[in-house]
Amino acid sequence: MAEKLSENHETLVQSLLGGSRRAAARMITLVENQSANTNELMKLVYPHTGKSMVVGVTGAAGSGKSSLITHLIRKFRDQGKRVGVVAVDPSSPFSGGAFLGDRIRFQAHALDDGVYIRSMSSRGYLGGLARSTSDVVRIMEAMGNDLVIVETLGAGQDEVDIIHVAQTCVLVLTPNMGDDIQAMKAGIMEIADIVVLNKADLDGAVNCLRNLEATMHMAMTHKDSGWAVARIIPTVASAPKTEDLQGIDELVAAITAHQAYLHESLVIERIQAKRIEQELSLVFRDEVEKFIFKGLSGTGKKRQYIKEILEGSSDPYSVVEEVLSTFLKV
Ligand SMILES: Nc1nc2c(ncn2[C@@H]2O[C@H](COP(=O)(O)OP(=O)(O)OP(=O)(O)O)[C@@H](O)[C@H]2O)c(=O)[nH]1
Ligand SMILES: [Mg+2]
Repeated sequence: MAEKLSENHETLVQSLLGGSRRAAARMITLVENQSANTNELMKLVYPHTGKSMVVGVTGAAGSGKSSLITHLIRKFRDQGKRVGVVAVDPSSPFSGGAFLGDRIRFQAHALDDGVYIRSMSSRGYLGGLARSTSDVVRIMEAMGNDLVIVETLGAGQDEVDIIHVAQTCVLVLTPNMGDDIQAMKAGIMEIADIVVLNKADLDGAVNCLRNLEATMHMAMTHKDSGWAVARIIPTVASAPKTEDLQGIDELVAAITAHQAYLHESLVIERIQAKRIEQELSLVFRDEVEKFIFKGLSGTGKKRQYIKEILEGSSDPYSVVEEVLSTFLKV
């Protein structure tokens, strides 16, 4: 049974819709901890979402994602857009707040009311990182951000899941990746809409660019869309002198062009539907499990099942089948 929302919660959602950073921080914490009433809160937030541009920036650890994002924030702020950033770090042992490195990199925007940045790590997210990230992006949309950027590490299934919230996916590669490029190629390359070769100032960048372009050509041919990744954008996201930065305007132009393509071709509708399908699946997984464990609690059945599996008279598959058939009458 859903509990009634307290007046506090109603006020919280109102403040969020008004763009309050404090309200956003509070709501994100509630969602991260899967506190009571989270679903009721999200129900109020949800109708105010779905209109923002959502851009994913993915790539190996240290490839320069956060550095690129600080430049993107600046450029989109110059266009008058409000920007939210969710930096997801599944490997970080820290949780909540911002990581030290990100805090330093993003501090240029700390006093800007039109920028809201939040770092997340996987520790302690009861509903799983993918679900929390998905909810946090919705919260940032409801807050009134025109653009929400999601930074994720590009390796493993979880991160591919997370990137489904993004409409435009920017893949960040670097010249010193070596064998990692093979791994990236297999999965993530296929979902990249824009590919960046960051650290183009490093030795070997020119060669790397040439090799990548040959590879990309093959990887992109089986992408089922009217958008072709025509070329890789070389970038320098961090340099002692501002004039040595490179490729930032090109990246902004590519993101803008991809967004325009999505809207003109109506592919955006397919992407929104896909995002909702993933949300349904994440929420179902979570809620069905909670529902079933709640039903079992206090009956001693869970312990009994574990005992049977330990003794070899049953197995997890048969248990789940049996439990589902009683609960869901299938
Ligand atoms: N030489 C060079 N260094 C860069 C460039 N871009 C970023 N760096 C440096 O690379 C390091 C990592 O940059 P980040 O922006 O933190 O990379 P990240 O991908 O966000 O890293 P994680 O979030 O830890 O995965 C920092 O020391 C940056 O200063 C670049 O274009 N050239
Ligand atoms: Mg980072």
